[in-house]
Amino acid sequence: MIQGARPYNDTAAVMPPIYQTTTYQLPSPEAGAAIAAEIAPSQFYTRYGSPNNKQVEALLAALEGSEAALVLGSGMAAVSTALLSNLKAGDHVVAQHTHYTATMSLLSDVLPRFGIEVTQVDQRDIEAFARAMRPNTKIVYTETPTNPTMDLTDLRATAEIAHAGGALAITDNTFASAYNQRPLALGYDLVVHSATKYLNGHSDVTAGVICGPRALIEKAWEHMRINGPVLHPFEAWLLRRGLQTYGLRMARHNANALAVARFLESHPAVSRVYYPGLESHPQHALAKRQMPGGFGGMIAFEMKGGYDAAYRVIGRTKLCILAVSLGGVETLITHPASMVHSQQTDEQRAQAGIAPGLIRLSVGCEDVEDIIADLAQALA
Ligand code: LCS
Repeated sequence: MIQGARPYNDTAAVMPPIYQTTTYQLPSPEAGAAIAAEIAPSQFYTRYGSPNNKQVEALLAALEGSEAALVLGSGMAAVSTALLSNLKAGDHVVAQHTHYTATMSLLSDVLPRFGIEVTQVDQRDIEAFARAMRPNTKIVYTETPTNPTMDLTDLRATAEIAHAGGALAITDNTFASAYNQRPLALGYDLVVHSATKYLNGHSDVTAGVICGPRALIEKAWEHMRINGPVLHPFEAWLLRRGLQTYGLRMARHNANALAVARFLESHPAVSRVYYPGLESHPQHALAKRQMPGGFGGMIAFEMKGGYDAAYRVIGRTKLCILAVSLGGVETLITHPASMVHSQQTDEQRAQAGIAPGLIRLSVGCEDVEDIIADLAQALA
């Protein structure tokens, strides 16, 4: 993903300047009025857009193979904007049992307060998606692999179910990332990402993106203009810089994670490893079909000793940093039940398959021998 800096950069600078401004001098009263009426103007007012945002949107659209893209101030801004810009009171959404924790809260607490019903189904069960469809279903919303249990949702099949019912198919592609999985090519209408993760890749930017056809991106933009979850120019600039090494990083994440997953699977203290690239993953065949680029950098594993054993391991690693989030060049280790998914009830966690002894790894780009050595000493 290394491309020239020319779009929306009319300076000679190879690295585009940062447009650290909230507003732009208008060329004339008439031209100003015309710009004010545009959708997503690049030089009018920074909540409406900026050259830095346009630069990175062009790259992200190319990456997902979409006509257009919109960057926003966080992954959750992307998730909520993609959903809310296509819903109204009385509509129905079909989603999964397992989603990122804040998405779970949006689906189970926020949408129902605005008169939108949500049915959550087992993401591994295609028939369950089909059964949940109603005449007023407007969106089928998926996330694959799931955070943190690494279940897969069949993207082609769920897109077909959505379209047969006249609904939009929207997916969160954060975990697999565009390098590995291209949902639009499998029939999806919109793809969202937490660009905080692999797209930026350096754990120093909070950002989100929605990719899809221009008409839907314009609707999302209008929602963003009103609700205001804007990505600031410096963050957009950093995200663009992070993307320049995207392909290099993703190839390394994929290779490192597969090696770490194989190591964990062979370790006597580990009862189960959840990684779609392992032959032992129950949906490995689907993973090979819909993740042609690789299986990503995320692994979950369960300790034979349950919660206590998991807590000992996460307290002992040195190279693997105890932290939430994922997708950066450094390896992060976390305990989903008490950290990322602490907002859910015990029942919701059980339904999502988040066991007390489950550990999640975001495998980074370090030398893989160093990651494995660190895990080996922590597991010993
Ligand atoms: N979607 C997925 C799949 C995520 O994992 C996250 C954040 C988001 C959306 C939200 O993105 P944000 O607004 O934070 O940019 N996931 C996190 C996690 O697993 N640990 O900390 C954050």
